[in-house]
Amino acid sequence: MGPAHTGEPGYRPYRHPAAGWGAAKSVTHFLVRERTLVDGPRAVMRMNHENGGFDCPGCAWPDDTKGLKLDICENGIKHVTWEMTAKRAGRELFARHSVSELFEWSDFELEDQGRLTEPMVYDPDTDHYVPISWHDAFELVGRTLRGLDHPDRASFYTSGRLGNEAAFLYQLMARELGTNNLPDCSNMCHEASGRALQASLGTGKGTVDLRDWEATDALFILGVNVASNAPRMLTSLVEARQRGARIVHINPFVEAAAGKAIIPHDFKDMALLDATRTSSLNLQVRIGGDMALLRGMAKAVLEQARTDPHALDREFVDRHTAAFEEYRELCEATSWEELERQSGLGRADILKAARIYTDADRSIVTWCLGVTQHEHGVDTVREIVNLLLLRGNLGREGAGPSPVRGHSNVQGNRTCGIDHRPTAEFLDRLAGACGIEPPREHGLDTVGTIRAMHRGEVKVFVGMGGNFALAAPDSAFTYDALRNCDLTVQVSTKLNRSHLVHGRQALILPCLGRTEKDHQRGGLQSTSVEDSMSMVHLSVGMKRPASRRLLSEPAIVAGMARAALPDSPTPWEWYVEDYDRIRDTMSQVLDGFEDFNRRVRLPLGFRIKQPARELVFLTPSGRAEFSSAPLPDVVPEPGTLALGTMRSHDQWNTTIYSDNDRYRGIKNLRELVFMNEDDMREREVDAFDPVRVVATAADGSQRSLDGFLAVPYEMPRGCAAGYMPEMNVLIALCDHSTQSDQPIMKHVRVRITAAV
Ligand SMILES: Nc1nc2c(c(=O)[nH]1)N[C@H]1C(S)=C(S)[C@@H](COP(=O)(O)OP(=O)(O)OC[C@H]3O[C@@H](n4cnc5c(=O)[nH]c(N)nc54)[C@H](O)[C@@H]3O)O[C@H]1N2
Ligand SMILES: Nc1nc2c(c(=O)[nH]1)N[C@H]1C(S)=C(S)[C@@H](COP(=O)(O)OP(=O)(O)OC[C@H]3O[C@@H](n4cnc5c(=O)[nH]c(N)nc54)[C@H](O)[C@@H]3O)O[C@H]1N2
Ligand SMILES: [Mo]
Repeated sequence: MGPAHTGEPGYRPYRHPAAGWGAAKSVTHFLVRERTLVDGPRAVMRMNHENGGFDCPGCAWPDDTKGLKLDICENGIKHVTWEMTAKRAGRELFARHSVSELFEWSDFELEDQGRLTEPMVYDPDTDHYVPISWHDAFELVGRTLRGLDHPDRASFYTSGRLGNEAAFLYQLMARELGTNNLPDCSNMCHEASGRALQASLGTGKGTVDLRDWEATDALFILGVNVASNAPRMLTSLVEARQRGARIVHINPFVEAAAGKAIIPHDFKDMALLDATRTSSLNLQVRIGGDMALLRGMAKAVLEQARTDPHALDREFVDRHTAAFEEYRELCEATSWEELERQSGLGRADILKAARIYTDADRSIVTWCLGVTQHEHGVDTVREIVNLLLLRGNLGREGAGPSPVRGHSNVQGNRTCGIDHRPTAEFLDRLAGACGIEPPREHGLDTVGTIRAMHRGEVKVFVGMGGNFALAAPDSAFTYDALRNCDLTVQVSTKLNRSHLVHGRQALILPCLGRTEKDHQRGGLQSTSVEDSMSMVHLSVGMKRPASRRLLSEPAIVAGMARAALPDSPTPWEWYVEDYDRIRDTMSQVLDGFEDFNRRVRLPLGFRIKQPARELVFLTPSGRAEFSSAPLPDVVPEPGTLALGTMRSHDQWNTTIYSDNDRYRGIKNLRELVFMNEDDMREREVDAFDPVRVVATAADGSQRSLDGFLAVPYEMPRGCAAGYMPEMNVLIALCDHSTQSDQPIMKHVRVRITAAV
């Protein structure tokens, strides 16, 4: 899926600090390739400013609280330049190449054509995309939606790039049409975190912000590749260590951030090669072993509490929590032997982590996909909360749960109503403020939508950003599902696989990117976004749009909505003239958005109030709830391995920048499987030998990949790993968590053998 390369695949361990010169070099290379050497650096200087700049579309890590003027990182810069590229994918490209031809191109080549410039419609007679006017494109969408026998025959996907205002309009359109079919990338990402935190604390988000990160004594980092996927967190890690805080990395891999790092934008430290050690302890859990480790830590806390009254915060537990006794008994009843077996760690190591935890006054636990994309993701996140509750690590400075969200506005999308399981309260307020009668039954999520398209029950698919065909599991099945639609509509900035795996009719609707100026009748518009820590602030583009024929995402939603709902009472056109008007309506519907237009213009925006942070728990008991879930068996059966799919350093989800993975020492190779050396030896596989990977799904069906190269890597036995989206073909649609409905992307049951 990556670019064609000429070099030999290679592996050389990376021994330098994360960020620093390697990052600087990679950025320069990238600016040259995208022909943005002048514009790129100018844009970067305007990114993540406390006032007036645009929000980095790279990740959801919050901006520096001190209003720092250069809170940037290598991957953020790459991501912005990728959007600002001087290349264009105009009508000539589509005239020259049929869809079948384009389908043969690599995913890198597709996106490398540059920015899309005008709406295109699929012409089945010639198998080409041809230009269409915006008016006719909207009419096609409207006509098709109006022709459905039930609104649930359509499904409206969102990727987490969408700004809050567009997200609000988008869900309003879906619900006014009469469906809650609002799948989103969260369904593959942090759904488990939302559900777990909701159940434990009565709020589906983390409770800490960056100030807490600056005050904490101990950080526990589970299942996130910080240096690649949330690089600006490196700043917090370096500062925490310099302050004397302890940092524990829990990951089957020892990722780059678990070694040394340089603050991504600290040019002085870069010049002096002054790196800070960013780890106190690395625990290489087995894949899926986090829950056992967390429970082991809790067991150790309880054991210590027998002689040390400070180990357990009994007062907090008594005042604020429910079901503690049951949890205590469960911890006591679970043997160390079982905890060691399931976590893949020795008791001594678990005790070390527990000691760091009990020595710290204030602890933060942070996590990402290594925790969520599992069958028992919800239980594991709840176990994180259990552990925090034991020592009252909640509702006070420097302490609490802190999920690292993925897409830059994925959390904001959920806040603004992109949710296939909306609460009755939200729907009531939406009905009241917008004068519509929203449907009450829950809608379809990502997996549900794929199934329904496959069965022919969903006939219209609208993708608001993203690359659904490639991001979703079970590629072959998902392709068939999309091809079974009457109409697929993709709102995008660049050409991608989802345009080529399309329904009988298909539209590509090109939109403005976040870096670009959005002029409407009411003047230059801004959109708001919410970061991982519930901070909402404005983002204003600064660049001339890539083409005069692009529309903003709110305008595209409004265009589709008006065409589908000609008599709609919603003032779609009026909203788009001035986004303040959308925000005024949002302030009536969304909790915590009172006085939205004023507060979002404050220098750092505002923080959505978080009841759990104030020790107000909107749970059935009115308290924080301990959970007592049984420990799952995650040890692979003999002969099988647990395979995790993940990102390389040089990719953004389905966007692949290069075939290198610098911090893991990989060059010119994506079709690989990382394996433990002993597991390789057992299979008579040598380094860089081609292998066959066969996955067995819960329903017994098998999927396979051939010719991927085995790379020996320091990781626990029984574990294997490779890159998404190449490995999505291995993940059966039926292998989704019963707790979160998330596809199980981090624990695929595989057999690996030497290729014959
Ligand atoms: N540059 C860049 N930034 C990004 C993205 C990108 O693609 N590129 N994607 C964005 C998105 S949408 C998201 S959701 C985030 C994703 O951020 P990450 O969660 O870092 O994403 P992955 O690459 O899937 O890496 C998963 C990490 O979990 C570890 N892991 C795997 N299995 C387990 C396990 O069972 N237990 C534990 N403890 N660890 C495990 C892997 O070794 C790896 O370090 O990043 C966001 N930011
Ligand atoms: N096996 C496996 N699969 C996974 C994962 C995994 O860890 N393993 N991770 C999952 C996760 S966490 C996620 S979030 C999903 C990601 O799934 P998606 O969000 O669907 O995919 P992306 O690759 O982020 O989408 C890239 C496309 O978005 C479009 N785009 C970029 N910027 C904009 C914009 O400003 N507006 C609009 N409208 N479009 C834009 C471009 O056309 C680009 O091609 O993948 C999931 N899939
Ligand atoms: Mo994500």
